[in-house]
Amino acid sequence: MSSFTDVMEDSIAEADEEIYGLIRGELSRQRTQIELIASENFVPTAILEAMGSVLSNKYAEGYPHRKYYGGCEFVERIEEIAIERVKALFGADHANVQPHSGSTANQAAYFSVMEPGDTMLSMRLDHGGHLSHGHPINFTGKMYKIAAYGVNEETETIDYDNLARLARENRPKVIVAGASAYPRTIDFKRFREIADETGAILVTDMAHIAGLVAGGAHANPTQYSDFVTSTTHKTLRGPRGAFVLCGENFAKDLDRTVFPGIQGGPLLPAIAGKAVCFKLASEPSFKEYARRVVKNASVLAEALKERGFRLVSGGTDNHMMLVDLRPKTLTGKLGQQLLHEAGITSNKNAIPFDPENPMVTSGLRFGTAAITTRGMTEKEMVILADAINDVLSAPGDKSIREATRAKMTDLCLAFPLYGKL
Ligand code: DSN
Repeated sequence: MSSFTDVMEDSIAEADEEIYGLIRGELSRQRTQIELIASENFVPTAILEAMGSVLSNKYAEGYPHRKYYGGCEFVERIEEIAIERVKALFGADHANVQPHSGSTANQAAYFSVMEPGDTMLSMRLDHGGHLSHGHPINFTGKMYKIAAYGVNEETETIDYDNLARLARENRPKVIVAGASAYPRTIDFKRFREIADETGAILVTDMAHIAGLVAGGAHANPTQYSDFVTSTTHKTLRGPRGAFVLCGENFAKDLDRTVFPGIQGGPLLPAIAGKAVCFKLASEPSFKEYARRVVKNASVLAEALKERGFRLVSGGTDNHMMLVDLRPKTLTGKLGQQLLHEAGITSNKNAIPFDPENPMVTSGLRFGTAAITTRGMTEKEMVILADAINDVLSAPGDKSIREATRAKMTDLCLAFPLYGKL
């Protein structure tokens, strides 16, 4: 590890022993637990360094060459580079790299083209959508009329015919494509056709699959969408943050909405981290990473099925899968807790038509981005399927969880994270 990062760790230790100890604890947790949360990953140290740099000291409201502060000569160049790289990576005409989060990126796209009271057609949260796609407790549900589409009860995949019918009936201003818990390929061309037929603007939230898109392991929504929003920290393996892409026709609206519309000073350490992330994601090795993420997910899904688990939609095309725990007479909440005790981190997740409430759920969501970054391959996916099966098949047996925990620590130690064990 570079002295740059080590020096900073020493400084935290001196200034605030309590927080230093907790950060060390989190590092140790990441090093010794199996990370299956589908929206998480491990960034390269280059990105950690960018995020922990002196860029934190600078204000730079506005856009490159139109900043409201002096002394922006270095930071505006960083922002320009991030913009150019993300445009090239996804084939976009225009990019804004300032949004702090995925929800803010979505807000920026919506506010660019919608007025309060307009109609949005988006995927139901309990079928795999996201809070910021129109849930009643989110700003979207409060500001807009929401028409929601979901998956077909039998196939558990997006019902495009029903989506088209809902679009014809509701004439939405915006259709949102994209999901947080959908294990299948999304047909962006079909979304475009439905948007064109009904005069809607298509916003695609590709946060989960952005790394797969960048690595050529999932179709790219950019050519089909009016706006593409994304976080940078999921499969794309960048810093915690987000961006929005659009055509030149919406460029001015988008930029004005992000600043001064909804944000003030951009988080420059994150923008530098995004620039590094976009560079790394354009390299040939990232293609191989994306291919292996999908391969690992498919091997893990098949191995779980062979061990008697039911997967929503029968499997996966991307980096994630949703396991229905009802056949095991377990809830998502209990499943998450049992696996956590056994050294495997995952999250409870609603499955389509879930009879349980969102704090309990009937499902678990697993993703393979983080473990693939760590270097795990198909062989380890089978070991993980065995471990998950052992733990979830014997919820009353603490000794199995303890034995699995030891096995998972050993497995992690064989794939060192951030240089040390
Ligand atoms: N919270 C993220 C996820 O876990 O999918 C989505 O924003």
